[in-house]
Amino acid sequence: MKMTMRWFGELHDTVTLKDIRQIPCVDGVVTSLMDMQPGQIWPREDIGDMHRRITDAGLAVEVIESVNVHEDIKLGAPGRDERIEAYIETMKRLAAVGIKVICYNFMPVLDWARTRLYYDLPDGSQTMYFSGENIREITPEELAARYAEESGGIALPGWEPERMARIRETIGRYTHIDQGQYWENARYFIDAVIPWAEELDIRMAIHPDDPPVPIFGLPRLINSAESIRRFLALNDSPYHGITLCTGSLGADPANDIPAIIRESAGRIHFAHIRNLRHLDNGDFYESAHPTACGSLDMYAVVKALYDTGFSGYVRPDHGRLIWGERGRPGYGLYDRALGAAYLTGLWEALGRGQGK
Ligand code: DNO
Repeated sequence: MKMTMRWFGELHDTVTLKDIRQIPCVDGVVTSLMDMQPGQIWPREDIGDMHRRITDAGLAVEVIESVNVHEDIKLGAPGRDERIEAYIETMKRLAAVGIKVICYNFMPVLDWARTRLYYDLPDGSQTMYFSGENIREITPEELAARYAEESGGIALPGWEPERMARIRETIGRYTHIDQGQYWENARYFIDAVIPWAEELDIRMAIHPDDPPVPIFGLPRLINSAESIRRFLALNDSPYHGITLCTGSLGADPANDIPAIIRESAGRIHFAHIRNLRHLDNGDFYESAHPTACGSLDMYAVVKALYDTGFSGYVRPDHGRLIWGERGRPGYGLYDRALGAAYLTGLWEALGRGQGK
């Protein structure tokens, strides 16, 4: 297991590389060029700069989260071949600086969604909250406006102003895409990029849909054991894999995450490990990482990774904002650092239990 932290770059993060370097046992960051539009070929110079800054700070950078997939690819629209070529060109440029894993998603139009970014917990910390009822009532524009207001304009991946400007039109383009067609479009993309992933030694790790339920009437792809099985069967290459996100899959209590890990062994290239608390009405909020703080059995999750010989990248995922920290929802420093230390502790204990 290689422990990393997500970092959004100097311009977009309140956390510094120096902060991250001081977290015990974290050797690297997972990052992206936040200003790149889907379909854009990433400039070599920007990739080189990003790489230099991180390695100069004494950290490794071997995982990119995310290289976003253009909507034409997800929709199977006429421009998709050109967009796929651009994607592959970006992969080549990332391979040139030693990138080993690309995390991406195939969620239509939007990336993740919550209904509150800074929900107050009784202990005075703040966290992200998802209400099933609220998401049915609200429009994407209203939700984006709420995010902008609550976050003071922080650029949230998946909710960029460029994306929001065309939101109605983009959602409208999905009206004619049924689930079967959506799977075909995913297959087309996978068949095109996986041979290059093999050639470039980059493991492709799709992120599950977050949350795992349909929102705004849009199709869903990766949200259960069955869908992960179906997805991995699209291509037998070991380079075709997943990002195991416990918070995304775990938002559906029917998902048995340790069982998914055991079944997907060898195809999990990256893991986002966080906990959440299910409420009686079906809502959830993101809790601190330890098992006792939420509804997921974190020991069982880490044990399943350990038992299946997982040697990929891990990061603590969304944390709460604690100790008066202000910042990016889910991505403050302190609670994620506690999460990293906790996960490292679980891993060490599992190893010691085996006499290692
Ligand atoms: C949210 C993240 C997602 C993730 C993308 C991967 O915090 O987990 O935005 O980075 O879905 O492409």
